[in-house]
Amino acid sequence: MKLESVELRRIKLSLVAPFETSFGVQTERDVLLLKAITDGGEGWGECVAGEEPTYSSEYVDAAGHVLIHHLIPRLLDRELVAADVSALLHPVHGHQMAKAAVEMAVLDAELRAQGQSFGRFFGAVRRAVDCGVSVGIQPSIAELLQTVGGYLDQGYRRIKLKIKPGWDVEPVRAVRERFGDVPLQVDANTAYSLADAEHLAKLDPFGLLLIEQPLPEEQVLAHAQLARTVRTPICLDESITSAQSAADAIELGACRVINIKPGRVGGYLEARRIHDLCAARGLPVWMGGMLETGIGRAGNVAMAAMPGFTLPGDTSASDRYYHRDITEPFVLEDGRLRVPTGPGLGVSIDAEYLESITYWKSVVGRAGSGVRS
Ligand code: OSB
Ligand code: MG
Repeated sequence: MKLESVELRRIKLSLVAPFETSFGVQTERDVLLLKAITDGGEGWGECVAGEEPTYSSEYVDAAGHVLIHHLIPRLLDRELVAADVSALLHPVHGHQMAKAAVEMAVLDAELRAQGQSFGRFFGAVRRAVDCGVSVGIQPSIAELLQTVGGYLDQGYRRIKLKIKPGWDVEPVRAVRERFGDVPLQVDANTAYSLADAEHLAKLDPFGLLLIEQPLPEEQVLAHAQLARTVRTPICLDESITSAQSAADAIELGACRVINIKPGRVGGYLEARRIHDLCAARGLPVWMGGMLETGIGRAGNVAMAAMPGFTLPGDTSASDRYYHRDITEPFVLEDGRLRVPTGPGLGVSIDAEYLESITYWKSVVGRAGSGVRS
C-alpha cells in the first residue's frame, strides 16, 4: 500500500460535564484527527494528546507539528503496511500519541481495504465489552454520590474515582457506604509520593480493584516499594509507554495490573504486544480512555474484546462525553458496548457535522503538495 497524503484536522467538542483530575479541569476536547489517503482507500486516526502537557509531556499542538514535519514525511510515497510504521518512525524519539495516530489511520485504511474489522484483526473473543466509567473529582460528596448513582442507573459495571490529596479516603468511603460492593477503583494520575504510603494504605479496607498510577511516571521502582505498604493492587497508566517498560515494571513488581491506552504506547500494535506480554505473565489488563470520539472509541472497544482484557475498561458510551459524537454513537446496552463489525474501525463519520466543528485543516503529501496550513 502507498500512503499518498494525510489530511490533518482539529475539531472542538464540548464535554457534557467538566472532567476534573488531579492535574486539572477539562471542559472541552480539542482533537487532532487524521485521514490517511492511500492508493487502496482511506483510513482514520485520532490523536489522544490533550490540549496541555499535563497528563504527559505530549500535547496536541506538538503532536500536529511532529506529524507534519517529522513523522508523516517518513511514511509518504513508499510501499508500506501498518506493521512497518513503528519501525519507520523509530528514529524520532518519543511522541507516542502522534505516532499512534498515524499508525491507526494506516491500519484503518489497510483493514478497510481488506474488508476486515479491527476486532477480527485483534482476535476479539466477545461481541460486546464490559464498561466502566471514570468519575472526575466532584465539588462535594453529595454531588459525587449523585453522579455515581446516575452512572450505576445507566448500567456501568465498574466505577473509577479520580483522587488527589484531600479527595481520596472520604469519597471512597462515601461511595462504599451508599452503593455497597460495586466494583470500584481509583486513579491518582501521579498525585502522590512514596511518603504517602501509610495514607494510601487507608484505602485498603475498602476492597478496591486497584489503585491507578499513584506516583510520578518515572518512579517505577517506588511503585514496587509502595506495594510493600499498600495491599490494594497497583495499576500503572502513565509509566507504561511501551512493551519494554511494561516488561520492566512487571519484573520489578511495580504493578499487578496494567491500563492499556494505545495512544500512550505508540499505537494499537504495541498495545497488542503489551496485552500478549501481560497474558503470558498472568496480569489482567483493561482498556483505558482519553475521552475519545467515536473514532478512537471504535478501535479501543475492538481491542478490549481481546481475551486478556478481563477487567471493565474506561470505554464509556458516547453520551458520557459528548452531546453529539462524530460517528454513530456508542450506546450502553446492559453495561456493555458492542464491538463494531464493519471493515476497519467499522464506524462512519458524520462528514457534515465534522466539517461544522473543524477549525483547522492541513494536508501533507501529494494532494497538499508538501505542507499547507
Ligand atoms: O488517567 O485514565 C486517565 C482521561 C484523560 C486523561 C487521563 C485519564 C482519563 C480518564 C478518562 O480517566 C477515561 C475516559 O473515560 O476516556
Ligand atoms: Mg489513568
